[in-house]
Amino acid sequence: MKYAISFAAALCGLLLVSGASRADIRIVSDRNEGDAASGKFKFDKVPSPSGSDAGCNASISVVRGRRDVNGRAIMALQDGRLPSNGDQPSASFFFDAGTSGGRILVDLGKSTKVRQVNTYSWHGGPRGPQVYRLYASEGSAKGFDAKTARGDALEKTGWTLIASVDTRPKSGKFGGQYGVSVSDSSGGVIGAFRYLLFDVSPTEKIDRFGNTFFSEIDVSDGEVHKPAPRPGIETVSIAGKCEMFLDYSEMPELKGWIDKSLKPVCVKWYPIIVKMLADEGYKAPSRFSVTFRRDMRGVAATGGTRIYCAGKWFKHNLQGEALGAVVHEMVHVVQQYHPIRGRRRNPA
Ligand SMILES: [Ca+2]
Repeated sequence: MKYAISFAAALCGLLLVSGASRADIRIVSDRNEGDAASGKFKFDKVPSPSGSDAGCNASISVVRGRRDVNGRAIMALQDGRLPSNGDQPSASFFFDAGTSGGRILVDLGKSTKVRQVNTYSWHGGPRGPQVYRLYASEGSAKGFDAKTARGDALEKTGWTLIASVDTRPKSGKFGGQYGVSVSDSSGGVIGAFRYLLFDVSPTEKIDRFGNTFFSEIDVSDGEVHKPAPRPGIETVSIAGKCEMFLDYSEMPELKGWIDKSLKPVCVKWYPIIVKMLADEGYKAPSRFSVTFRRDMRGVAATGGTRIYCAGKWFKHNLQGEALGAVVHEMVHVVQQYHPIRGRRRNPA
């Protein structure tokens, strides 16, 4: 199968269609700046990210280059959970500082009629735009080996170049929230693929920090998929009013302690903290997350409504300060007092 390639180049929002061919690829990119950029990722020309696309149960991995451990693990790109601001490394996936990008392999598990491939990113500075080449393979050809995804001769080893994306503005600053949608220009199927490969480049090499903050990758086959339960990922209801999203998928050995000790303590104490720190006209967040990360240093930290826990420290302090550390971080989640009617409010 032969694909015509179009280039999104720098023209955000502009719809670009390649010349006549059997499978014309259309690349649409959109950019939100300033207040238009929110945690909802609403774009004029690109669909919002989905947690129920065909990619939600794909096997996704880094096959070349290395991720920055200050970011989220690669599954950040397929779970539909999005950053809430433009500088949230812990909610984004990005390749390591000082490296020239890398490759992300999405294995859909079986040949899938792909209609759209959508990618999302957000950063207030140069790490906002997206620069990548998208390759695909049906994967069933004789002699095909997905391991060639890390090699240099992609187009000689069963991979087809589908699109070259580059959303860097030609002038002005790079910062912003970007959405890119790669589709068939007639609204049909791009192709039947099992594998998609993103060959990602940095947006600039002026300093060490040019690797894009990716938020999500969606692969649409037009169907709604139900994400399979993942070991170590669950949502805990707090008194039917609040939700705690737990992710200990990187630290499965903590499960016993989490079930027996952590969950009951959080369910009991979050409402108490909310009540103790109540302030006029202020509503504490009704959703927050607790994520245990194996390679995090220190003890724990909170950004907005996201609590991050250093998995190894917790493992060694389960009988000590582990529970108290999470309760301490829940206080930070609750203490997000915002100005009311223009008045600056300090934590009560
Ligand atoms: Ca998704």
